[in-house]
Amino acid sequence: MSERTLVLVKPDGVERGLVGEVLSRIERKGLKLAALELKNVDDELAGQHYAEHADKPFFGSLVEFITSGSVVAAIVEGENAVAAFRQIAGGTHPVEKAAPGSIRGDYGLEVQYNLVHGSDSAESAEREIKLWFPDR
Ligand code: RTP
Ligand code: MG
Repeated sequence: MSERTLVLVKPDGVERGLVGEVLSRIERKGLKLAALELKNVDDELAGQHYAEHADKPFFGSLVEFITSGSVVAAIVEGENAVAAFRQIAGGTHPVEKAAPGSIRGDYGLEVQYNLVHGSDSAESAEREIKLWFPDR
């Protein structure tokens, strides 16, 4: 079923000039870009976006990192878009979990600097899209 997912190119990906590479992989997979914006993230948006991790020991550094530079936010659409993007992103840890050939597996070394975010379910996607693109 066609669905939407929220994709972020995190500050490390933007800083390293990997926005085009990420968008290109999304398009080559057959997914569609339905919205695209370069954003600076404040503490409030970061806290809402990562609310599920509020009690984790890495929450503070996660919020600090996501607010440290520009982020590219996209609504990505297509069949199984949530799972499809998580497949091309690779597992959370770029070395221990992500396979070569995935974005994280090809470009990342450390869990915090794992380049991209993708919603983990269709429900999360709709919640996150409301935060990042309130009029979509
Ligand atoms: P994301 O939400 O960014 O798409 O990543 P994910 O689903 O693969 O991973 P999740 O468990 O939701 O974690 C969110 C982000 O927190 C950072 N993290 N750091 N220091 C640590 O042990 C740790 N664990 C997770 C990662 O940047 C991860 O993407
Ligand atoms: Mg997640």
